[in-house]
Amino acid sequence: MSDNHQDDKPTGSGVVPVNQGRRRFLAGSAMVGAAGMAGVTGVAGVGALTRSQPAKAASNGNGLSTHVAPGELDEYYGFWSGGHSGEVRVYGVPSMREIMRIPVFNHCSASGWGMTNESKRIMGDSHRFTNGDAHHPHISYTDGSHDGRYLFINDKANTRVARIRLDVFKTDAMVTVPNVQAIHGLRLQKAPRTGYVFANGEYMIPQPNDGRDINDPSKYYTMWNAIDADTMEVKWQVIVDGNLDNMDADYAGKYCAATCYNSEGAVDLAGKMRADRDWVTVFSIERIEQAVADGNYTTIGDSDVPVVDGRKSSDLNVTRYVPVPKNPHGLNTSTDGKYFIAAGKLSPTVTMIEISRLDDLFEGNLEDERDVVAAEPEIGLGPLHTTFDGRGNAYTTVFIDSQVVKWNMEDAVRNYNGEDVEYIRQKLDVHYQPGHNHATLSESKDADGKYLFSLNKFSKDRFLPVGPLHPENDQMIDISGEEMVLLHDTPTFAEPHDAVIIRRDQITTKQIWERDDPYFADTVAMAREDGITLESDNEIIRDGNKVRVYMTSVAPNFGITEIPVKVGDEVTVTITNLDRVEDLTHGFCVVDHGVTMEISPQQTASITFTADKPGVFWYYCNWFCHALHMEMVGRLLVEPA
Ligand code: RUQ
Ligand code: CUA
Ligand code: CA
Repeated sequence: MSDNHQDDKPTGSGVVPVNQGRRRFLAGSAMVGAAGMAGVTGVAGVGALTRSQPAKAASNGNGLSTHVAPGELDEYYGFWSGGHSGEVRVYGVPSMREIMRIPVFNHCSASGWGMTNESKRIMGDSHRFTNGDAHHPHISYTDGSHDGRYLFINDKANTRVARIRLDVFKTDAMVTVPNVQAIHGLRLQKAPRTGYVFANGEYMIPQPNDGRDINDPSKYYTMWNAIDADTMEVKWQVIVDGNLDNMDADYAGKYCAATCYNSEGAVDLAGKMRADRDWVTVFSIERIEQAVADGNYTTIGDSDVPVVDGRKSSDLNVTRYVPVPKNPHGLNTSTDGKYFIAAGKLSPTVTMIEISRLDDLFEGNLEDERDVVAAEPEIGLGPLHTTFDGRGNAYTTVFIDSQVVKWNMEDAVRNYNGEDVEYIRQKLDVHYQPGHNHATLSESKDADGKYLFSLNKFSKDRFLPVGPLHPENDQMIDISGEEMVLLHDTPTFAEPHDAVIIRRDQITTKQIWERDDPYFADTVAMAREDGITLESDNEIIRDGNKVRVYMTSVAPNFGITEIPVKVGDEVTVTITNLDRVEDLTHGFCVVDHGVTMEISPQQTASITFTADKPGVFWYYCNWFCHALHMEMVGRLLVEPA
């Protein structure tokens, strides 16, 4: 037991002492309520305004280090959501060298994501949006272990879910979920394999949302959604009472649980805090599947997705609502598969729901929904998210206290059952205001308890100043020993919400594209209709005012260096990079046209634009590929009409 960090905490910092009694708990609740109010009305909470204690020096630590020598490879891949930047960022862990950015919901000036025909096909209609808000990245599973095939991520801004292929690190599928607004919590089925992607629609809206009931919030509702991970089609939706914030799935493929902070169904801030308790909504996947199979569903508007009624008033028995202290936020499944852990946010507690009691809950064998609660330990002010070390300890971020709190799960249960045992192991200051945290492999049964990241919302004074907008600060902590030790500060741009970290051997990547890759198969098929063999032909086909240009590229040459067109022509340029050399990517950029794309070795990429002004427009390769890269150019010759 080492809670030395909290002993030297300055007084008046709002810290609730460890192992407080019942009375202190109630006082703490009131305080958190007040601090929570302050937080949402513009003050960042006490911790942001006073400098925390300096972290313990890394040299006193457990021996882990961020140092990865030049030329050496990192031990883990870390995938960071890019928040409202809309992308995913890939880091090597522990060096925190940024290795790659994967455009997902954003548009990318380098790769042409959002501009190329291949990316537009994947994005569908939603490619007209240039923004996204990516919060929760999760990697596919087989039997509770990451299988490294796919990463899935939500878009809160435009209600989408995307899939990234981890053999090429490219987004390969995207779906807009119908009849809900703002996909927030997102998790994957963990066993026997990731067949479903589960997604929370956060905001309650009229159904269908076609202008009816705008002024009658009592008619609004939202839904919990299941997407087929293989086809990326929405399989079914479940109507719930209240809203849906974060969620997680169990390790058996049977249950999921989601936090609801707006059981009140309010549309104003005060209303959302009115009830003393909100709830965790528990979903029975089997029972939902059965309801769909039995035809016990409706549809909404012109969507044909089965909609199952999971409200309290429904007799379908597909959901349960477990009351928890007001306005909960994070929901994390412990890696031993035993507990759903809901973080209290406006309560200093987290609620441990014992998954093995859920069968009884659904079968009606329990007197009260609260009978599934195994413990409700007091953690600190503003608990938001929890992660795990695989050794029985949980680590919860507390936003208002600006700390990561290490606590022991079984000791918390014993304490709840009346035994006089301490469950808090350590409180470590972080800088500042943590949201999510994530430890290596901590959302799989292989959690290895080595590195933990605290994804802090405020960096304040930790980096060189850059004006009013600050970066976030993702702090790396060594959790391999008894004590947590702060190792590294990583500035990140707006705004990672969550991360997932897996061993490097769990991912197998391709070095160059294969010619029959489905990523550009549609483009290959369209070329074939024009009688084109992409691997050899350099040809321009005119079809009315549509001009299709097919060319190859071999460093430092484009297969075609003059493209004659007329003003108003719609031009499609399809390029196949014949280079087979690893790392030899070409680009295609038409000056003054907003046209750009990446063509990696053996890839085919295409882009369509209108030649809307007469003149000579050079196009060039914008990926440095050869000593004569500057000379790798051609001319678009646009004749006046
Ligand atoms: S949420 S800071 Cu979008 Cu995961 Cu909790
Ligand atoms: Cu091809 Cu630069
Ligand atoms: Ca509430």
